[in-house]
Amino acid sequence: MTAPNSLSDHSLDRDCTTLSRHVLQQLVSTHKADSPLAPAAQDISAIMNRIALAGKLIARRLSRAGLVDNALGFTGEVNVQGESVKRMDVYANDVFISVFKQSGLVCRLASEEMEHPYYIPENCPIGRYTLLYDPIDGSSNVDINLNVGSIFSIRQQEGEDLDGKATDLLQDGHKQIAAGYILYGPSTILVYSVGAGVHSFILDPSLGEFILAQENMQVPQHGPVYSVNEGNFWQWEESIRDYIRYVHRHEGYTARYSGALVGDIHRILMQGGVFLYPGTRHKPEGKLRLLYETAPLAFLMEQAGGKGSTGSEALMDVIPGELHQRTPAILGSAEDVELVQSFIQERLREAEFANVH
Ligand code: AHM
Ligand code: MG
Repeated sequence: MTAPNSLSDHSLDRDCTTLSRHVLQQLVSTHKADSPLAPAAQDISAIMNRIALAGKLIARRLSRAGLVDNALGFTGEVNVQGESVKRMDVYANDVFISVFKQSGLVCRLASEEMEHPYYIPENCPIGRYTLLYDPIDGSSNVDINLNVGSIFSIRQQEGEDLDGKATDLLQDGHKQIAAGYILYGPSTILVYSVGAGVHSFILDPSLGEFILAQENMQVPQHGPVYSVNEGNFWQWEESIRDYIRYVHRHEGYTARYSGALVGDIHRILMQGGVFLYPGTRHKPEGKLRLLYETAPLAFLMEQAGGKGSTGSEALMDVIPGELHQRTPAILGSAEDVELVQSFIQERLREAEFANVH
C-alpha cells in the first residue's frame, strides 16, 4: 500500500482539483453562510464550468483551424467597433452564447462583437447573471498561429432591464463578481478570480479538464517588461513618451509585445512589468474596451497585488457612459504602474504651472 502523503497522492490530489471544484471551495470558504453570495456559489461554479467548456471548444477549433475550411480569415463584415470581423471572432462569440443556452444561469451576454446584449429569454426568470466577454482577444494573431485569448467578466443583473438596454451594466469594475481570461498558447490556461485571489488552471487534454496549476498568484511589485505598441510613439501624449524615453535610458528594462493583450498580461502576471495601451492625440480613449477587457484585467491585477489605471484614475473606478466604451490602460506591477503615472502627473503639474503663470 502507498504511504499517505506520498508523491503519487499529491499528484492525484492535484489532478482532482478541477476548476468547478475550486470555484465552489473558494466561494464557500470566503463567504459565510448568511452572505448573499453563499447560495449563489453553486451558480458561479456552474457558470465557470460553462466558460471552461467554451474555452475547450475554442481551443479545439484553434488547434485545427488551418485544416478546417472557413475557420481562418475575414468574414467581410465590420463590427460595432468599426473593426473587420474574423471568422474565428464569430465562432468564438457564438460558442459563448451556445454554452449558456438552456443553462438557467445567464440571462444576458454582452460582447465586444455584438452591438447590443444577447438575451436568452428562457434563462431570464432565474438567471440573474450577465456575462461580458471578448471572445477572441488579439484577433490579428489568429491567422498566423500565434497566441490569442478570451476575456470574461460576470456581473449580477440589477433591476428588470425592461427596456432591453442593459443600463445597469454601466457601473464601475467593483460590480464584477468574477473575472478572468483563457490563454490559448502552447497549453490552454484559464486564470480567474472571484475576489479571493487569482488562480490558474491548465487544460489537460487527456482528461478534458482544467486542473489547478497555481493558487493565489501574486504579480511581482516590479518587473523588467514594458509591453506597448511603440509604433504609436508619435501619437502619444508627451508624458507617455517621457516614460518610454526613461526605460530606454535605464538598465533592466526589456520590451515584449505580442499583439494579444491576454498573452502580454499573462507574462506580466507571472514575471512582473507593465502593459500600456495609452490614448493617442486622435483617440484619447485608446483602443481597449472597459467592460470586456480593461475592467476584468484590472480586477485580476488588483487581486494579484498589482494595479490597473487609465493614467488619471483606477480602471476599477471608471463608470462607462456606454457598453462599448474604451479606456486608456496601464496594467501590471504596482511600482511600474506608479512609475508611468508619475510621468503623467509631472506633465499635468507643468501644464497647470504654465496656465497659472
Ligand atoms: P481585439 O480584441 O480586437 O483583438 O483588440 C485588442 C487587441 C489587444 O489584444 C492587443 O493588445 C491590441 O489589440 C493590439 O493592438 P495594436 O495592433 O494597435 O497594437
Ligand atoms: Mg480584445
